[in-house]
Amino acid sequence: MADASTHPFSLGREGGRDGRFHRQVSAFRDRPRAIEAGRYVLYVCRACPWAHRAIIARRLLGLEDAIAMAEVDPIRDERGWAFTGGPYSDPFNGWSFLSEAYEATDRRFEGRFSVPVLWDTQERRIVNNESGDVLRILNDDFRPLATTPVDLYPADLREEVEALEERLYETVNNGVYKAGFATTQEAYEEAVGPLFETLDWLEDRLSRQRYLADPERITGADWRLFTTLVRFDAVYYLHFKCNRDRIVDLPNLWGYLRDLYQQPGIADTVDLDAIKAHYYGTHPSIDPLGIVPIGPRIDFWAPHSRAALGAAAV
Ligand SMILES: N[C@@H](CCC(=O)N[C@@H](CS)C(=O)NCC(=O)O)C(=O)O
Repeated sequence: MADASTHPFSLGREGGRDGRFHRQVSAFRDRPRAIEAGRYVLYVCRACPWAHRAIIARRLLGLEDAIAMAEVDPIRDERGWAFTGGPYSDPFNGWSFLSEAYEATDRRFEGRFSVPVLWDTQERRIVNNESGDVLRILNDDFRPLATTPVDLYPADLREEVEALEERLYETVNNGVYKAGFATTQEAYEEAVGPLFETLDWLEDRLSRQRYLADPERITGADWRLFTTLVRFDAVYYLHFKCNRDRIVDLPNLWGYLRDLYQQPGIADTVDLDAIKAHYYGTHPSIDPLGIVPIGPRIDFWAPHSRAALGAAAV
């Protein structure tokens, strides 16, 4: 890890000596002590796919009145995520940088300051900074405050959903990062191969069923895949060199992506301008000029015929 900053294409502390990208393990993995409306704040960046999952869960579960949310600026420098004013302000703690949350929780914290962060305003600490946990916390622990019947982890599907999530994390959600931040041809190929193998597998699976774990029900696994797919053609294809296919070239995945995008409450959680500004503007090791490309034009509102698959057998 220590050598990464001296590498000519420095990736910061996540770049490894071996040319491979290693995502740091999240440091704070607790559950909330008590479930109370108005007590917790979710710190997010709209550009970030991991934070995006949490934004979607909060919306779908109807927790927006119970859990406050604040956004960091999608453009990040070496000081980490910042509150730069306007929509990117922190009315809850008045912080200028998200690092202040990490320092308040653990003065000796030495890792990267990542989003999402679930912050407890009473204990003044980060409860959890791992998006997979945050989804379960919102779905399970905050259930008494949820205002919709949405269940992202129904008991009868949980095992299947978790197995899907694991495969998708390794090869797709984190797979695009491993491809994009690889600093050797070998490391790139090690990531991009399994990425497209999984996309091929998904393309086939989604030809027979509407959603990943169940013909009718959208689960956490679908939303976790969604936040990567919705960024794919605009960012990962070009910026992370994941260019064997675009999602729009894979008819089942493309229909599935539109289906999810068109679900009530989802489209306005997707901010492609912020997404593009973040990725193209924040990774000088792979895109030193920071120029944000013009396209692509993607019509996420184009009709799809996925509903017909809903009743089909798994
Ligand atoms: N395992 C974490 C990963 C979160 C993560 O890596 N977020 C990125 C943004 S997309 C981040 O905040 N990075 C900060 C940095 O690298 O300085 C999770 O799923 O919550």
